[in-house]
Amino acid sequence: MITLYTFGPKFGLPDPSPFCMKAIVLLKMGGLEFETATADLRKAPKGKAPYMDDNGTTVADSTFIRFHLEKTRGIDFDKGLNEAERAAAWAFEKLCEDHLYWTVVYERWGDDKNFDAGPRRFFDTVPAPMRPFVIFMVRRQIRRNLKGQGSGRHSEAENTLLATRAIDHIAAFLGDKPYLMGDRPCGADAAVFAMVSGLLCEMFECSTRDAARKHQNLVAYRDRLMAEYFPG
Ligand SMILES: N[C@@H](CCC(=O)N[C@@H](CS)C(=O)NCC(=O)O)C(=O)O
Repeated sequence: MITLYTFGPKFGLPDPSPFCMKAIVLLKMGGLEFETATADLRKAPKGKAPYMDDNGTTVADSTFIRFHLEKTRGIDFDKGLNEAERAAAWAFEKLCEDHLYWTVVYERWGDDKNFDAGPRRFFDTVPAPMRPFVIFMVRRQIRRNLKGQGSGRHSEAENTLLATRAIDHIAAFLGDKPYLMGDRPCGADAAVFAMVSGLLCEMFECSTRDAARKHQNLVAYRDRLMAEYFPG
């Protein structure tokens, strides 16, 4: 039995984490049976979600979950793509995960209004007397992470500029294709769809949402894949 540890549906999304959503979509793309359970980050092998238990084997990180499924189930998520297409798909996936993701973190955890609308809810289960302290510590750590990654050193306008360029390029590359690489979904669709869904989340007022909304094809892509992988 496969158990995938995630955060669970929040903010009108199947999961607030694009990495958890990606892992869910990969399992569904692979036609695999699985259950989800709430992640306990203190027990997570890398201190992050998602992580997965596959009949006693623990795998942490959405990309290593993909590799594990490919290896153990003989799945090729990029079946039908040539080497250059596989490279392009990989580059778009990592553009979302290692670049765009950080602007989303910057906008949602840094901006007080967005923080109150969303991430603050993650702490609702922390006992009330400790909650402000825990929130202060976690937000401070996230600001440090953003500094270390680099986005935290840019102004808001600079981050918006970078993120908008990434979003415009994803939209241009997608064009009027149903999936990122053509008529069939590939591995990168799990990550790009998860990121685009997060960007378009209505709860947050931010530049990345505005940039994504301008592209009708991204909205249609989100709607199409949402209906396919999360019907109802
Ligand atoms: N590279 C990891 C990234 C996972 C990740 O960053 N997860 C975030 C949620 S979006 C997390 O668990 N953060 C908790 C923390 O850093 O304390 C993957 O692909 O799974």
